[in-house]
Parts: sequence; structure tokens; C-alpha cells
Amino acid sequence: SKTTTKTPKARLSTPIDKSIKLDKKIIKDAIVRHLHCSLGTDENKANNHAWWKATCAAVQEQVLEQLRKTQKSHYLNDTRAVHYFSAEFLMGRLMSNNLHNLGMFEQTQQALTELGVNLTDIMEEEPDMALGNGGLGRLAACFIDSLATLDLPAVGYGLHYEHGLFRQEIKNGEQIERPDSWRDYGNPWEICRPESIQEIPLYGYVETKYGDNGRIKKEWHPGLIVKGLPWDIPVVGYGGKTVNVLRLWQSQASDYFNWDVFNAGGYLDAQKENVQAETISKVLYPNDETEAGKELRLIQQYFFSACSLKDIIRRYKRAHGDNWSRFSSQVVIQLNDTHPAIAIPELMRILLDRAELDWDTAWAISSNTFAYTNHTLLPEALEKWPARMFEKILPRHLEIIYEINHRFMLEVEKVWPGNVAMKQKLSIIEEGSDKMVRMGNLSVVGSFKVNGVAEIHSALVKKNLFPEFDHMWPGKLTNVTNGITPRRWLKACNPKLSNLIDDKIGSDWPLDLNKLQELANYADNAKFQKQFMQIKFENKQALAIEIKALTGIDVDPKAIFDVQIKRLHEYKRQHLNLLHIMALYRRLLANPNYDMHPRVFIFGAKAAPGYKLAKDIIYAINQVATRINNDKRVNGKLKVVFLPNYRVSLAEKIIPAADVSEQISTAGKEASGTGNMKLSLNGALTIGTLDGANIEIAEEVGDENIFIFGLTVDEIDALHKTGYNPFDYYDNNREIKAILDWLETDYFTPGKPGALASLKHSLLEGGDPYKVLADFESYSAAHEKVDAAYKDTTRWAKMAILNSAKMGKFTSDRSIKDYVERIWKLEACKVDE
Ligand code: GFP
Ligand code: GFP
Repeated sequence: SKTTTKTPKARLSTPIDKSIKLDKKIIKDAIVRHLHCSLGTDENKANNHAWWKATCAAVQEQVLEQLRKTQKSHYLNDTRAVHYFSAEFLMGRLMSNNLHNLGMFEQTQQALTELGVNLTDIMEEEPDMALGNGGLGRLAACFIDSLATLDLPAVGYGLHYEHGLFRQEIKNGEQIERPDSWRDYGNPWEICRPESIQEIPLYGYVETKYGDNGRIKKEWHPGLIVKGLPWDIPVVGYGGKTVNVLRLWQSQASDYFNWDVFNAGGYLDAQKENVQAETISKVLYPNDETEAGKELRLIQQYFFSACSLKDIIRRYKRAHGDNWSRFSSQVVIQLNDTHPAIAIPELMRILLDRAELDWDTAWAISSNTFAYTNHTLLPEALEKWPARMFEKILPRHLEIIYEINHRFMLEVEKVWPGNVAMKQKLSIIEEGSDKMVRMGNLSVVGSFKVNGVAEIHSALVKKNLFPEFDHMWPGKLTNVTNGITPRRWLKACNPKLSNLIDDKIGSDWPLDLNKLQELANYADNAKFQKQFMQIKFENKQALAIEIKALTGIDVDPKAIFDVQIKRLHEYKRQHLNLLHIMALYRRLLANPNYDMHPRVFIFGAKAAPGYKLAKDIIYAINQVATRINNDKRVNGKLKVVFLPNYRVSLAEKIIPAADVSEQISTAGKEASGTGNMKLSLNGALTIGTLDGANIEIAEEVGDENIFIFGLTVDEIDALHKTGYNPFDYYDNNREIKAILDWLETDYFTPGKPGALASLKHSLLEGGDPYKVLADFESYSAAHEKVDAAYKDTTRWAKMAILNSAKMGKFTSDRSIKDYVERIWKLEACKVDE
């Protein structure tokens, strides 16, 4: 079971095929036809929602035709395919993206104009598909866009959550979580596929039997069977040729099970089982602080992994029957973090218990099928599940995991004879009063490749997280630096800049982002600088209107728009940004002539519902904002905006309008970051630490076009060794002391002294785990450089242009080509007409 190793032919920009460009008359007719015949309404009555749905239906006709052709081509060519297993897909909205990728955006816009409808307005009707949390989920969405664009056979597999990430409201400065209902009135892009339902066993016990040949046979008698119903979301590649599928599983009660219970008189029990089964795909990341919550997460992971594997095997068997020898040359499965790691023992179970292969054959197939991406070094994110939970929910899988571990321990013994501590460290099982299964170790042992997501992160994975695995299997650990799709993150979200770029360098950059390099020739050109900055200004005007509508705050588009948009987490250090804002405020109060260009600090962030300090930071940002925004003394020089309900569609509005991009994580903590790439691509300058992909961004744009500050990974290590004491900074820096003490007063929380004190305490008595105080001075100094640079308009324009020009490396097409070359060994498959 060796994988094919032919490298795919490099495919450069294919211009969009004119033949699939539909003229506006055809589109107009299709929209009206759907308005009449699918929605049963009329031009006179239709509201924006109806127009949106009719337009989706008209677009979907094109999409489904290409989907059919793609599936046929893949089938006829018996292609090797990658299967991207991910608990998250943060798709956002699909309309604009699909129109651009099909090359029919302008025609559709014109068709609708003729019908008296504004495309931009009706696009606002589409709810975001927020089936994810942050970077990891958005990365998955960018990757499937690139896979389709590069004509690579690929399927995304995940969960069809009824509720995605919560909707965030801000009440009296605090985050309130409301359920997200992205498909209350149906979702026009998805197709239900009851013909491909899978049944998934859970609970029960394992029976050991002896076969005729004396061989031991295991039979799992499940206690519950749930159904997995697939929903397909077509993924349209740029150019509109390949349309792959994102297949998401919804859980349902299995009919016969309920029927029996019901007939036996257990009416309520039957109901209960329905609820239990349907709970599996109800919400994204159920709170796992309780035992029941933990169980539910493990069941979710198993449920979607098992459904997906059965689906893959069904497809494989259709082409190859019961001959397993080609499985791992046809199928590669990428595990997006450890969430789907349970797929490893599940495939082993199928191969051992169902296909009745011997262990070595089964293991050779399985371990040549899986590859694993690590997205974080934070210990709390490396999943562990209690062994007793496995015993209850997945008893057979626990046996298999023990066997995998037993055999792995023999390997460890060969490399480090008699070394018990080493065995304990590397074991998939963590011994203790409550035995745990380490999903990270399982993923490394069960995969043929393991990658980190930026150079520095992958180096730290080797050096700190999995050094012994690297020693045992040299070459297994590798790097693939993240990327972003320029179709969504420049072409679609920043049409003015895209048009300017088209005019200057032609229109094939969305497929070949290195072409942007040609913009560097115009970086000193006064006319181009003016055009570039005028577009930035207009984007800022548009955002100012949005800010007013969402928060009631007036901001001046002539101010510097300084943006930090990402999940709220201490390691991302939104509170470092906040402390600096408070410092500026203090300086302005002390000296009304304090020299600074007006600045608007813009935040967007959700905090995990159970993460108290993260929520406190949101509250602090809002309280400080309210006080500053209403203080006449700052003379309009300082504004702070917290935009509620940060999500993909909001990011698409903020990013084109950003001047400054805050990428200020503690060095060594942000694996890569991808917002940093999106902002820089749209001409924002980064203020950032030497962390994650910031380092590679700095390499591309050059040190003179980025503002780097703060401790490096090595300096942080050194600080740890000598002993870090945040009080040193508090006692010796008057500004830091004043700001932290300010947090304890009721200056920002009138009548409620101490309401922001938790922040101060985490930075002092709490030990300041993310070294906020250690980096404060250097951060503040870097901001002075930002201010000086902005005042020099020519210099700033040049820097901004060079940021856009140098982002070619960070297209997700490059990431996918790296995966293909280093890990997947896939070949492109052109879709036959
Ligand atoms: C795929 C889906 C099926 C669906 C067909 C439609 O086929 O559910 O009916 O496409 O073309 F899975 P498979 O390759 O998965 O069988
Ligand atoms: C994680 C890491 C990021 C990384 C993404 C994608 O993001 O540094 O860029 O994964 O690899 F933290 P979150 O899902 O945690 O936001």
C-alpha cells in the first residue's frame, strides 16, 4: 500500500472560461423564473429576502451542473482524493463568492439592476454559515476553495450543526450569547442526500468469539444506533470548472430503534432517544465543563468521523470492490487538529473486524491514509479523553487504542531500552487515577505526516511538543504555512482595490497571487499612491457608516483605523492593546497638545462562553471605550469601537478599511494567524511580534514595511528561566502603574469600583502568564513609529502598496500546493465538458 508519488503538473493561471459566462439576459430570466416558480411570488411583491433566494436558485443551477460534471470526471478517472476532516468550517456567506468564482458577478449585478434590485443589499439577507470558532475553521474554508480552484479531487467532511457559533450581543458593555440560527428558513445552497445516510453505533459491549481457524474475533454489540444524514454544500472553484463538495452530517434517531421502543410501550423513552440522537449535531462545541458535555463532544467527533469513513469506503468499494490493497493510494485523510483523531481506531476497527484483515495489513493501510495538522502548542488545547468514557461510548475503540499503544511502546523500547520515563511521556495512554487517552499522541503515531502551520510553529512542534517522535521518525514532522483565498479576501471583499489592480497588472492575480509583485513597480508612483490611498479612504468611509449603524459611534475616516479582529484570548493580548489605549488617553489628558494623528481603535472578538477573563476583557474594552468616546478633552484624537458579533461577513467589511493590523500575541503562542495575511493583503501595516506567520510576513515585506516589537521566543524562554516577575514592571514604570491602578477605580465603571480589577490581578498576582507588562514599553514605542509613519503620507502609501504587493506567498493555493507536494501526492483532474 504505497502511495502514488507523481507530482502534479504545475498549473498556472487559467483564465476564466468565457463559455460559462452567462449573459445578463439569461441570468435575469432565471432569477424571475425562480421568483415565480420556486418561490411562488411576483416582482411586485418580492422583498429582498425573496430576491436573494431567487438569485441563489439561479446561481445554484450553474453550480449543480458543474458539480455533476466534476463528480463524473472524478469517477471516470478513478482519482485519488483528499478528504479534509474538520470539526469546523467557517464558510461565511456564499453568494458573492460563488458569483465571483463562476465569473458571473457583474452580469448578475446588472441583471438585478434592471429588475430594480441592488445585489449588495440582497447579499445582506444571507446568514453567515458560522460552523466554526476562528482561524482553524476559516482555514478549512479557504482550503476547500483552493482545492476546487486547483481542480484537485477533494471532499470536506464535518458536522451539520443546527446552531453555529453563538451570536454576540453587547449589553451594558458585556457579552451576551444568543443562539445562532443560520438555517431557520432553510439554506438555499445545501442539498440533502437521504440516499447516502449512514448508521453509527454507540455504547454497548464487545464480545470475544473464536473463529473456526482459532482466530479471535471481536464483535461490538452497540447499545444505540444513530443515523447520519448528509448535507452537501457545493464548493465552487475560481473559474467555475471544478465544483467539489463539503459534506456535513446531521444526526437523527434511527427509525427501527425508535419503532421497537415505541411499540413496546416506551413512548417517552422513544422521545428521549430522539432527543439524544439529535443532540449530537445540535451545537458547535457544547460546553465541556460537565461530564455530559465531554461525552457529547467525543460522540460528535466519533459521529462525523465514522459517517465520513463509511462514505469514503462506500465510494472506494464501488470502484475497487473488496480489494483493500489500493485504499491508501486512492484515499488520503487530513485530520484538521485532533478533533477527528478517533477516525484512526475507527478505520482500524473496520479493517480488523469487518474486512477481517490481520493487524499488520490493517495498520499499513491505516497509517498510510491519515495525516495530521497541529494548530496549537497550548497544552489546554491538546485533547485528552478519560479512558472510562471510551469504555462506555466506544468500547471496541478503546481496545484498539490499547493495542496500537502496546505495539508503539515496543518501538519506543527499541529506541530507548529500559527507559520507563520515556514510555510514560510518549504513551498514548496517560496513567493516573483517571486514565486518559492523548489524542495528539494517537494522531502522530497513526499518521504518515504531521504538519505545523507556520515555519516557527512547526519548528517548535519538533523542538518542544514532539521532539522524540521527530527522533523516531525523521521526516514525518513537516511544515505547511497557512494561507488565505485571495478570491474572498481581496477580489470579492475589496472590489475597488481589485479593479485598480486589474487595471495596473491585469486580472489573473486571483489565480497567481505572486503577480501582485508587479505592483511594487508603482509603489513610488505618486498617481498610483493617490489612487491606492483614495480607495482605502472610501473603504474607511463605508466602514464609518457601518460603525455608526452598529454602535452609534461617530468616527472620522481621516483618522488611522487600527484594527484587532480575532477570537478573544489572553495569548492574543487584546488587553495589551487596551492598556496602550489607556496610556494614550492618559497622555492626552495630561497634555491636550500631545502630538498624535487621530486614531480609531477597532475591535471585533468573541469570548468562549466559559472563559471568564476573556469576557472581562471585552467588558473592559467597552467601558474604556464609552468613557473615552464621550470625553471632549481628547479632542477627537482617540476613539475606541467594539463591533459586536464579529464574524466572516463583518471581517469582509473591516479588512478593506484597515490601516493598521494588530498581531500582538506573545511570541511562541500564535501558531500562524491568518487575519495577519488578509489585512496586509488589503494594504494594512502590521504592528506585530515575531510570532507565527508574522515572521514570514516580515520576510516578504521587509523590515522597513512592518512594525515589529516585543520579546522573541528565545527571550521569553530566558525570562522564564531567570524568573519573570510582573511587579518589576509595575513598580518601575510609572505609566504601567498608573494604568493598572486606574482599572481598580470606578473611573470607567461609575459607581462600580473594582469592576475591572480582575484584569489588573491577572497581570500582577496572576503572574501575567502572557508577558503583557514585559512587552508594554516596546509596544508603545512601536506605536509611536506607526504614528510618525502615518504622518508622512507618501511613505505610508508606499508601505501600504508594498504590503499588498508582497503577499503572494500567502495565497491558500500555495498552501494547498505544499500539501499536495509534501503530503497528499494528488493529481489535478480537469472536469470534462
Ligand atoms: C455523490 C453523493 C450522492 C449523490 C451524488 C449525486 O455521489 O449522495 O447522490 O453524488 O451526483 F455522495 P457519491 O460519489 O458520494 O456516491
Ligand atoms: C488556530 C491557531 C492559529 C492558526 C489557525 C489555523 O486558530 O494561529 O492560524 O489555527 O491554522 F491558533 P484558532 O482556530 O485557534 O483561532
